[in-house]
Amino acid sequence: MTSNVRLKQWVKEMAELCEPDRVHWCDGSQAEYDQICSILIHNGTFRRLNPGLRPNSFLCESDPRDVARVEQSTFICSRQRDDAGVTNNWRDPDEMKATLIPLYRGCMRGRTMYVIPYSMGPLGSPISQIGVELTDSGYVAANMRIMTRMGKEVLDVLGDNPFIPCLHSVGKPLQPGEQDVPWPCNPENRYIVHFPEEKMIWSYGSGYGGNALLGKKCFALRIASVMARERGWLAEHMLILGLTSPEGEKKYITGAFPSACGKTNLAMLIPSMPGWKVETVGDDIAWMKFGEDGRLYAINPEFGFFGVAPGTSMHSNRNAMLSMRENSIFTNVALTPEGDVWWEGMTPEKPPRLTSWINEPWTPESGKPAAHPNARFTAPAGQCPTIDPAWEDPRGVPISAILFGGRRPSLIPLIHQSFNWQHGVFLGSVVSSERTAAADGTVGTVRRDPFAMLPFCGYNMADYFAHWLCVGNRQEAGKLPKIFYVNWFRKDAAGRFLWPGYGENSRVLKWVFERCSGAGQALTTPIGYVPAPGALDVQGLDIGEAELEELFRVDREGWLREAASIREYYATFGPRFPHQLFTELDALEGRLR
Ligand code: GTP
Ligand code: SPV
Ligand code: MN
Repeated sequence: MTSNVRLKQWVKEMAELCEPDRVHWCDGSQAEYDQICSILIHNGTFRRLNPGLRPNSFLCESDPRDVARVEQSTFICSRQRDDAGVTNNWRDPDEMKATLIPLYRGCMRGRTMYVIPYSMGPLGSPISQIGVELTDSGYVAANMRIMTRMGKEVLDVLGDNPFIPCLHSVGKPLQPGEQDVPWPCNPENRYIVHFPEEKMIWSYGSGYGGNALLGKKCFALRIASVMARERGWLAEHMLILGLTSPEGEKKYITGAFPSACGKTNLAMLIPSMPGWKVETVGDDIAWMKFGEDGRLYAINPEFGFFGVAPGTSMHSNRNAMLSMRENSIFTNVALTPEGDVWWEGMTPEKPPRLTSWINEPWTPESGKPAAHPNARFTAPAGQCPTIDPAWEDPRGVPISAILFGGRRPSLIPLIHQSFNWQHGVFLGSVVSSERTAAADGTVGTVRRDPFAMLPFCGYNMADYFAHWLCVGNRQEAGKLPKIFYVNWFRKDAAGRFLWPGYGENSRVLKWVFERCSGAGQALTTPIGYVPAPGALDVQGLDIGEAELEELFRVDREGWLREAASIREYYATFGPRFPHQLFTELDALEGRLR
């Protein structure tokens, strides 16, 4: 086990509080994983997929009330309300504990408490951080083994050092003799709670994704963003990719897009242009620190992908499809009669019959989706054919460019580049996007999602903006990554995407690459630099002049309205909002008039 006194004491106390029937310390072995999966099959939670088609893989359908992150039930419990800021739900930490402790009391009766020691980042790397999740969900234990480096070795590395305590319960104790359900949860009492000063996470009532796999959004983003601010680094909702030119020169790029807005797709992109190569470092989270050389270095703290299934196909994202060929878990997808998985967009033609994610017989005439729109696959990152050779390098990879983006049907051009770091921080602060199925709420409505971190920043967003300004100001401008804003989702009057997206996004990456090496030609517009005529490589692409012009059109009236909306948005942040961003906004309006 461990000699870590704090850990032993905490596990003991939490077991006394939650009263599980047994406590299991995870060693992270294959045998243990197999055993957990067998138990899940026995309980009806997992179903083994056809080993001939999908070796060592499982299907799992959640309770239909527990299918996505629940932002309204997510809390930042700092001592001062102002330290959580206007974009987070805040509760006093003592009050929140007083609410939760009675819920936790006896909540694991009839269940096993799994003790999951895990490392975010390569084991033993100076950038990595260790957490321990206690959970009564075997589903969570199985997923954590794919998503993090987990088990005995983590305890060895931890030694007697501090760790991030993460307590999770599905909130459904079993009475003696009570038959369990396949997906226990407690939708009436859901709490995803962060104590940023204590660096502690308590989650109750949900078993799904970011609500329950506490290493991911709760630790690697919300708590890590607090740690990052304290110590001068960045914890971000970003993909990381390596881009190699036909000449063999390689640059690393990160991209922050809101949930279900294309990070996994871009990270695994297969360029449509001959000679260019994309390799994958991470698809969701980047931890970035400045190196001694003044450059920004990024690591992917995760060990697997928890990716959106619908829309993923051999055509749209071949590398994701190959990553999940085996050793994977599929949640809320449909089951084929052959014992494999299916979801909307996986094949051009719909299969004639399936079992849907709600366990009903399904045909194309059913008129309902076969898979939930936020259905997900959990796959080991090492199985990605394009995984970058440096993806586990403890030093991280040097970042040349940062992309921001979101789903905006109008106004925002295919790409524009900031004039400098401060203007780049402005671009990040005004990211907005149509809402997606990744979180509970109305899909399609446009909302601001600054830096794609709205649901994930563990402290006051105004201070977060200031932190971004500050880290840039401390560095040599020439060594800082260049900052861009992309929009793959601009539509024409008929509602069709103007840009083909996916592999064709490599054309945009090529211009980014060339801007970083000094070669790419640009036009100066009021909103930033855009590719000069002819500078975006569209050779071989079937796109009309009119569409291209529309993709880059800067509509001054529209932008003035956008600026007014940004001003209103900025006003909501109150006195801690950094004045430099108002300076940028004033400058933008000045350039537009
Ligand atoms: P999270 O895991 O929720 O953080 O999401 P993500 O940003 O990794 O999103 P992902 O790459 O899984 O994309 C989600 C959806 O966006 C899928 O339905 C994709 O088909 C769609 N998508 C991705 N790239 C493009 C693109 O270039 N153009 C268009 N039109 N759709 C895209
Ligand atoms: C997201 O919603 O941004 C995700 C999925 O990456 S989850 O892990 O559920 O947060
Ligand atoms: Mn995400």
